[in-house]
Amino acid sequence: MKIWLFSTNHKIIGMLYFIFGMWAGILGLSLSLIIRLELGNPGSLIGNDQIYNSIVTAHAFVMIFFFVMPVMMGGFGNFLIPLIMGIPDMAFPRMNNMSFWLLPPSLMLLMSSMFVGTGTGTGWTVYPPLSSNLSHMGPSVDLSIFSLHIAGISSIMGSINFISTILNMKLFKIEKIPLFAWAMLLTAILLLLSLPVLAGAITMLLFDRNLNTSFFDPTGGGDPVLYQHLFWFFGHPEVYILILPGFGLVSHMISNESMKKEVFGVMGMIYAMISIGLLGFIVWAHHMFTIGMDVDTRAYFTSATMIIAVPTGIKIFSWLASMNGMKINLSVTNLWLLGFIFLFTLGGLTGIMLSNSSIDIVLHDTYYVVAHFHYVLSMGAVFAIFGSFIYWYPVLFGMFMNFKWLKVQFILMFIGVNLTFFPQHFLGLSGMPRRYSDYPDSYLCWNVISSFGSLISMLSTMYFFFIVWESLVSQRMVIFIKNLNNSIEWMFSFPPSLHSFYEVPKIYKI
Ligand code: HAS
Ligand code: CU
Repeated sequence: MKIWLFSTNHKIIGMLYFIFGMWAGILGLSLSLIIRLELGNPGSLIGNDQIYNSIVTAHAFVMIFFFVMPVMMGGFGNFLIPLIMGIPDMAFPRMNNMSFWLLPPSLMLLMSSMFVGTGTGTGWTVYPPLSSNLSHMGPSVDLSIFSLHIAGISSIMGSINFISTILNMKLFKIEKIPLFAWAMLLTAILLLLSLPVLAGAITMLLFDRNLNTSFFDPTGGGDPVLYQHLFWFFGHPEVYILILPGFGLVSHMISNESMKKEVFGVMGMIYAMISIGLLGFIVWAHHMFTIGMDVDTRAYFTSATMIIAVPTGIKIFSWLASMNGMKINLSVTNLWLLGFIFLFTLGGLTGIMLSNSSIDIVLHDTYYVVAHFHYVLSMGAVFAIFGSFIYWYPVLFGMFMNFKWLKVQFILMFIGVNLTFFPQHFLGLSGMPRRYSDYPDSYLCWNVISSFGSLISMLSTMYFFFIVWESLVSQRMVIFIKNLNNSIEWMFSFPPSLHSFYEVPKIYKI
């Protein structure tokens, strides 16, 4: 008991994050299935639009803050960064414990916001005036705000920890550390710079709601558009926070799966990630083209956003170049990698479409946007998570899963998510708005297909849990890895003991 509650060990804390993230993932999946059930037939199923919107909001929050971020940063980051970088532990192990243990109460607050009052039916953006006390009286929105505060504190402490660990404890010059460590470093910097802005915005909202300030209330001299600026100054970097660790994981897996020493163009990859991080801070208003911007501002935010296709393209083509010439073996990891590259690119291209302000005026708040971000998230971030979990499973647990079953599971998932989200492009293009629980009959067909797809994804996820369970009870221990891996996390016992290095190793030049 003590070892789990009070642990300061990066592997234990990483494992706690995995367990928490997995649980939250199931929660988020369940919420999404309620959404798809509601939209799978015309007319009303839940019978209450406020509840429907609260479910949509909770789905987004749970998936972003309690599934993708904890698993990527908390799980893979904690477990792998010290191992891969050859260091004993994180720089601040006790703060690491606190980062984790702030998450369960935060999730608890989010959940309670669904059960008291009317629920937070604002969407994850929590825009006023909808989120002000005129439209959302009662404690729900306040609880959601507190939840975000606490999750934010957890993430800020986590990012301080990663930045300190990577910068101060690295054994090599910064350009020689693994791409995965670079990805985590940049993600942590993005978090550290953007989260306080969100914290400020939601605190101002809290004051507007409870202490009679009027930051966002025009009747008191405030401006709701200010909230949108503050939110998206956090919100856009946040979407890169969700994908950058995935980029790092993918780079790492590709270099090994393609049997090469390193990814094609390592320096290019580093510069690409740095530029994505920097550019991520100066494009936020592409989420707000409909507020009534002047033409110059629109031109600026459109062009700045489009520039991001360049470094992202560099990453995509470098991954492809790394795979070029390899003997294509359709290992499970390779399937997830190829799936990731293909589907993330598709999602990126629809993002470029949306960055055109004139097109976005039409498509904003339609299902086209929903399709865009699920391609980069459900098939970008989540594919990276699935692929990595499977790839590093022997390191994490010292056992093997059934590869044949995993291939079937991949194919099911691939079909499921594409059936769910591809039709949403068509729905968006023909004008179906997001965040509504009902629609005209002309949208029925694609919605039914989309809901059917979500059932396949659910089956695939359940199958995955079965495969993990089967491997754990079967006790198929790893005794020998056939292809020699050139990354050091594979050079310990399986799983590695709690303390892999007792002190920072010294590097000798031969
Ligand atoms: Fe996005 C909305 C634009 C990447 C997530 N995005 C969202 C939302 C989320 C999200 C969650 O400009 C909804 C938020 C909400 O609740 O309202 N996004 C982009 C662009 C990129 C992009 C340009 N998004 C992401 C990633 C995410 C993510 C990564 C999370 C993981 N996104 C938008 C815009 C909106 C938006 C608008 C607002 C829409 C609205 O109205 O609300 C880029 O980073 C994507 C770059 C990647 C590629 C693919 C690889 C590049 C290659 C190079 C060649 C390509 C070229 C482009 C030269 C581009 C292969 C050619 C162009 C063609 C069309 C063929
Ligand atoms: Cu954005």
